[in-house]
Amino acid sequence: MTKAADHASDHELRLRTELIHAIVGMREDEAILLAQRLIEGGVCAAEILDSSRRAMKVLGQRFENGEVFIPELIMSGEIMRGIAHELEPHLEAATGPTKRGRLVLGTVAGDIHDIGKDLVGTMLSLAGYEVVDLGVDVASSRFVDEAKAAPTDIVALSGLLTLAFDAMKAAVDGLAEAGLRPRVKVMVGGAPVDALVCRYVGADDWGADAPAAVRLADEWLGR
Ligand code: B1M
Repeated sequence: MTKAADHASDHELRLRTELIHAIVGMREDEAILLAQRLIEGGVCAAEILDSSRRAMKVLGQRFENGEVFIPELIMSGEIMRGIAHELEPHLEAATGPTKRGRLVLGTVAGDIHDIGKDLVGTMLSLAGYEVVDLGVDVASSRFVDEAKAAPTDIVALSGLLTLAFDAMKAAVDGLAEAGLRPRVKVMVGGAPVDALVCRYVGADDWGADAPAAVRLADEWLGR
């Protein structure tokens, strides 16, 4: 069951706030338990994910301020992965076995952040797309090679670092040089990505979260 955030009960809001505190406080078991309780309470996976991302944002800001360090970021990544694992069975799956299109996905060169990328891949797979996940730190030429290897509808580029923007641009340019554009659509995403970044790298559009990536694919492929 899906509930709009503005109709959330006090109980749900309290649990979501506790979840944010548990992640920021690095209390893994408590965070997983809270995510489970929210799922059991009928809160939709996308909203639980949204609360978790807020917590990761707080940690990112603390990292910038020198209040937490790499080990904490690694730990928070593990917690986030644990929560994503709990949520996966509850993400909306498409009905029917038909593949709806082929997507090549990866985190661009120089960037190893993969938690968000993996969530995007999971949701696209659940929505019925064939997802070829190239992993992290993917050279632009690999996106091009994979898009050439079999008829590909979409190349999906993830990046969390500002230095990822140029790597995204290189991948889009590479696809154009290989004559694959505009037939192969390109979507970009990741915490720092917005409309401006999308325009800079030359992608067709960008997604703020995993459900947005699915919406874009559905729109482009007319589903
Ligand atoms: Co890093 N890191 N990190 N980090 N890290 C950030 C990104 C940072 C913003 C933190 C900060 O300083 N505020 C900062 C980047 C600053 C910048 O570039 N301007 C940063 C930095 C600096 C670094 C290092 C350079 C630190 C260092 O070594 N000194 C280093 C870089 C390594 C590298 O990549 N070369 C580094 C390393 C790491 C860890 C390995 C420790 C760990 C990653 C673990 C992993 O991924 N396996 C880590 C983490 C955990 C973070 C933060 C705290 C959290 C990222 C995360 O997992 N979020 C992050 C702070 C932040 O995000 N604000 C930070 C949760 C995830 C679910 O959200 O990834 O945004 P997100 O994905 C969302 C959407 O963005 C969207 O959907 C997802 C699901 O809803 N989305 C797409 C993602 N991809 C999409 C693609 C699409 C569409 C939507 O279409 C294709």
